Amino acid sequence: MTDKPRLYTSPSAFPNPQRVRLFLHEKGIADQFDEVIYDMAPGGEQRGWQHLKMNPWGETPTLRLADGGILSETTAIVRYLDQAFPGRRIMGETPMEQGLDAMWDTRIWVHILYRITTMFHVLHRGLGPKLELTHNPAWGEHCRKEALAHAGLVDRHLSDGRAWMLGGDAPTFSDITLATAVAFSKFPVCATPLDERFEHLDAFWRRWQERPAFRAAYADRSSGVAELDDRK
Ligand SMILES: N[C@@H](CCC(=O)N[C@@H](CS)C(=O)NCC(=O)O)C(=O)O
Repeated sequence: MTDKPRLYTSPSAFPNPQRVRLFLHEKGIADQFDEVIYDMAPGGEQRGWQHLKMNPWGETPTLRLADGGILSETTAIVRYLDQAFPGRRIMGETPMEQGLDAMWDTRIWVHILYRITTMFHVLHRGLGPKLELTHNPAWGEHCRKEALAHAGLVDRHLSDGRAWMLGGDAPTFSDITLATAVAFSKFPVCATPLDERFEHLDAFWRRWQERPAFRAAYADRSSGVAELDDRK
């Protein structure tokens, strides 16, 4: 291990750490960090005392800077990195772009990605007591409905021919959250793939797959999504 900042993270199957990883590759700074990848077993290293001292929530992603400073919560980490490192501002250049990116990111995180992860948790039967005790198909179905309804709104937003959420020529952070939501929706237990039924969202997903940053971020082939893990 070097004295680079450390990102405590998880395989690409885990959506929030993956949002940070994709951000690092889009920003072009991934090689400036050491990744510490936990296996994320229920009650695994993320729930051990060493990690809890850094992040009492017992979660990844968590960033430990070279000076010992600690940040967790995905949006907080990427906001810091976007400001602290040179290069393209992934969260928007102008105040208006930053506002719009935050607006879309919040909508996508709250109404789509968080819904899908909740659905995954309450429909799954094998996560165990430290990760999820509740089995609640009715709540899972509610979350599925919400995620699909909001994916429909995002699909309509993309239907004017724009490549990315803000209409620019490169993705911003809300695009990263949306790509991660699409990836996570493809887990079998979710059974709600945001797929070709959403024409513009599906084109967006295929656009991401052409990007070197996206390919690098999913290079571990541990996403659990066949079209990412089995691609040539
Ligand atoms: N609000 C946090 C959520 C982070 C989170 O949910 N992390 C999950 C992986 S996606 C985790 O560490 N789960 C392991 C556990 O709870 O033991 C963020 O935005 O970073």
